[in-house]
Amino acid sequence: MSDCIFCDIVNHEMDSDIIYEDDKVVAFRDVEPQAPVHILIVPKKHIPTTLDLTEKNNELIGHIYQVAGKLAEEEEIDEEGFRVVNNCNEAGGQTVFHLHFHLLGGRSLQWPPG
Ligand code: IU
Repeated sequence: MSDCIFCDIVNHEMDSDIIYEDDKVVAFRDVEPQAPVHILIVPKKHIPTTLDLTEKNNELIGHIYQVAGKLAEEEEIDEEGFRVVNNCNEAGGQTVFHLHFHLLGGRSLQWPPG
């Protein structure tokens, strides 16, 4: 176990409902789902926030969005529509400081978000 819960999930040291994994990312169902489909897509590498990304991570971010689209298709929320969200720092709603992207769908999502 480490001091980062998402590192523990990535390393299979913490129970989670993992639905996708490759060499760069892990995707698992959020424990407190805010929509019928609520999946977190998490890079295996520990990057605390969006502000820590560099040009070296460009391929990773593109990959994350491709995985989001693939999972949206698998979860059958692609045609009705879905949202990919990254929260950054406290006012942005970030509570876990290991970069992650929420894939939300299965209901009509409101705008602007709260
Ligand atoms: P946030 O963007 O940092 O607020 O998102 C963190 C999410 O991680 C949030 O939706 C939690 O419900 C979710 N989560 C989880 O799925 N499993 C955990 O063990 C923990 C948080 I801690």
